[in-house]
Amino acid sequence: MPTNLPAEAKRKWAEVSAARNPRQKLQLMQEFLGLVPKHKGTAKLCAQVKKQMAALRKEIAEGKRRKAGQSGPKIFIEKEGAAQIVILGLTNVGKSSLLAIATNAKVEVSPAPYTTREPVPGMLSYEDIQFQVVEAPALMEGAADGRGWGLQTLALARNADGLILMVDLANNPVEQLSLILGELEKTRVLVSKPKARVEIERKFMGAGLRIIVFGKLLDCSFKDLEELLKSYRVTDAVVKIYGEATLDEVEDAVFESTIYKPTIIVANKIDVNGAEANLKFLETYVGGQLPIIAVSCKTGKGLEKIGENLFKTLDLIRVYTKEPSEKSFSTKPFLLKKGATVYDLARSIHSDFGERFYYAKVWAKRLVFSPQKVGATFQLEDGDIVEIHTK
Ligand SMILES: Nc1nc2c(ncn2[C@@H]2O[C@H](COP(=O)(O)OP(=O)(O)OP(=O)(O)O)[C@@H](O)[C@H]2O)c(=O)[nH]1
Ligand SMILES: [Mg+2]
Repeated sequence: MPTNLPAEAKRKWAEVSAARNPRQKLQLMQEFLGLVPKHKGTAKLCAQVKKQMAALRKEIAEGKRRKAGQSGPKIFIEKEGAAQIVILGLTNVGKSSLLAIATNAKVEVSPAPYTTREPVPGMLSYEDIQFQVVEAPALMEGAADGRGWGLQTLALARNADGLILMVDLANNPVEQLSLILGELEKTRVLVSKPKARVEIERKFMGAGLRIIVFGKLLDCSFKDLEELLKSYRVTDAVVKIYGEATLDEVEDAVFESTIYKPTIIVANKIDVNGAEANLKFLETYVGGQLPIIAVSCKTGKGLEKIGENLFKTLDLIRVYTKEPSEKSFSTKPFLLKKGATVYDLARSIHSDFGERFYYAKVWAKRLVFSPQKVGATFQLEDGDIVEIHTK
């Protein structure tokens, strides 16, 4: 449904995007809402902006508390390790139990509902890397409308690199899952890869607008797209469009509203009576759209599969580097996204390595001659060993 915003509202949103101070941003968002005509096409947008405003109010309140030396509940957890994964689930599904058994975290496990009231992090090992898993306070119906700790929990999820949706096989897992998915949808977090992805990288003033379409525009021309972006004052940016995108989806990206999070489902308490039947029911419902890992935090069954599934879903690869002067390679891998090139690796080692890059040597089983001398565009895979030579 198109929003058809008036020009002044679009201009106001440009001011919102540019604002860095939370108070000022909040004020501008309020003004923006005043300029948006209320109809069906704008309902979702208004709800989304209101949610962003609620999160900003919390941020401001937290900042005040910190300044006053008072400690309140933490909202965000500083990221550590290969990726930050937030566990979402209803109360008593075993979120704390998972942290207790699979990570180093000290948590309280209890049959009493709503035991965990603020996010708790722990590190989960997978081969030679570690994921930070964060237990979020339990979700309940209406979380996205502010019930319970809903807004904090969903804000944590939005900020994460990936999600674990945890359900309890002692109860109806389909009901639990649809509740979680419903709350996520209301806050416009997607758990399946969207057909299209729009990235807007804002640049300094005067840089100009560059649009790169890797896929296809479905319902508009290049010119329509350019006009839409300009009407939102997106004039200095690199806009990349992957997959098949509609004009609505590009507009969504301007509001940074819809985002995709790599997600797995962990179905806990496989040890209880009736769990197998519930698991089948869940598998039929999900229909292969998301990986489901059946576990028991009581017996430890299935837990070893979590790390591997996270790694796969996050589309990560590990690359090991080697100094030209040394015989052995680093045991600590660089983590890159699948599809990354030698150039991406060089850039992630050092910001000026990209420019100074000369050539690289790659050791890999898939190569006929290993090591092989390669250029900057060589695509890396999990487990590759790379020696970079600079000019
Ligand atoms: N049978 C069985 N019980 C489990 C399992 N995992 C957790 N439990 C029990 O389920 C109850 C709730 O566990 P918690 O880990 O505290 O659940 P939570 O999701 O963290 O709950 P809140 O923080 O209160 O929302 C406890 O009594 C656990 O002992 C399991 O795999 N099997
Ligand atoms: Mg808990």
